Amino acid sequence: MHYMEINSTSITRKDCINFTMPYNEVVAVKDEEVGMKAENKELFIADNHTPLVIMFGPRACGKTMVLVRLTRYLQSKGYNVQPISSLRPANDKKYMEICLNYDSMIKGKNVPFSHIIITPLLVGISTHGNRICQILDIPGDFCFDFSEMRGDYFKGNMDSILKLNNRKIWLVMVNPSQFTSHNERVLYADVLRKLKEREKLHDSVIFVLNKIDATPFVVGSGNIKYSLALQHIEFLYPNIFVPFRNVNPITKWWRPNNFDFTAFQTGDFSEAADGTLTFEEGPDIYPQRLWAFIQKRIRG
Ligand SMILES: Nc1nc2c(ncn2[C@@H]2O[C@H](COP(=O)(O)OP(=O)(O)OP(=O)(O)O)[C@@H](O)[C@H]2O)c(=O)[nH]1
Ligand SMILES: [Mg+2]
Repeated sequence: MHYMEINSTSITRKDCINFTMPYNEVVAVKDEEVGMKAENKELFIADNHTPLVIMFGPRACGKTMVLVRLTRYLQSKGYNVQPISSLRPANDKKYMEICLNYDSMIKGKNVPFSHIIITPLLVGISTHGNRICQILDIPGDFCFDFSEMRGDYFKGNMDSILKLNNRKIWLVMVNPSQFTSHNERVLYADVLRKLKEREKLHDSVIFVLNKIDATPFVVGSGNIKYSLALQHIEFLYPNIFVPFRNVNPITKWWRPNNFDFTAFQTGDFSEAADGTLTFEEGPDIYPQRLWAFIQKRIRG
C-alpha cells in the first residue's frame, strides 16, 4: 500500500477538494484486513428505555475499533463497560465467549480485535450502578443494502432497530475512503436521508470522521481543522448534511445544524514482518470529545 506525505499545516479549501484520489490510496483497507463475512443473526434488545447508540457505516470503516477505543477510554475514567448477553440466545457460543472475554480481548496490543469481533455486539455503559446508554455495533453489511433499487435500504435487524422506542443516537461514519466510487457516496447520502426520515423526535446523529490520521486535516495531536474537514465531506458526499440542517426560522441563526461532527483516530496500526497487526491507541482527545457529544445527546 502507498502512503502519501501531506503537509497538513499549509492546506487550503481548494487543496482539500483536490485530495479525493490520494485519500483512497492512503487509507484503502486490504481485503484480508476486513475479516471474515459476518452472519446476520437475529438480535434482541431487551432494554427498551436506556438510550441506544448505534454505530452506522459500511464495512471496514472502523465501527468496531471506535467502540473498542471508546470502551478503553471509558474504563480508564471509571465507567463500567460490559457486553449485554441478552442480545443473542444463550446457545450462541461465539457471542457468549465475547461477552465473557471482552475486557481481555480489547486490552491486548497484538490482537486484531476487529477480526475477532465480527458479530453484532451490544455493550452497556454504567456508572454507580446506573446504565447510561447501550452501544450497538453491527457489521457494515447489515446497516444498509444498496442493492435495493426502490431505496428501501433497511432490512431485517436494521428495520427492527429503527422501530425500537429507545432514544437513538446514530454514530454515522463518514471517512473519505470508505467508498471508492462517487456513485456509492451519492447512494450513502441517500441512505442517510432515509435514516433521517425514520428518525423519531428525540433521536440524533453524530457524524464521525474516523481514520482522521489518514487525512490532511490533522494539525497536531487532536488538533483538527474541523471546518475544512466538514466542507470536504460535504464535497465528497453531495447533500449529505442537507436533511440534518436546522430549518427552524429562529434557532437556525445560532444553531445551523441538527447534528454534531467529530473526528476520530482509534489508533496506529502497524504490521510486523510475521504479519502480526499491532495496535497503539490514539490520543484520548478523540474518545473524550465523542463521549461529550454522546452525553449531550443522551440528555436531549
Ligand atoms: N488509519 C486508521 N485505520 C483504522 C482506524 N480505525 C480502524 N482502522 C482500520 O480499519 C480496519 C477495519 O476496522 P473495523 O473496526 O473492523 O471496521 P468495521 O467498520 O467494524 O468493519 P465491519 O465490522 O466489517 O463492518 C482496521 O482493521 C484497521 O486496519 C484509524 O483510526 N486509523
Ligand atoms: Mg465491525
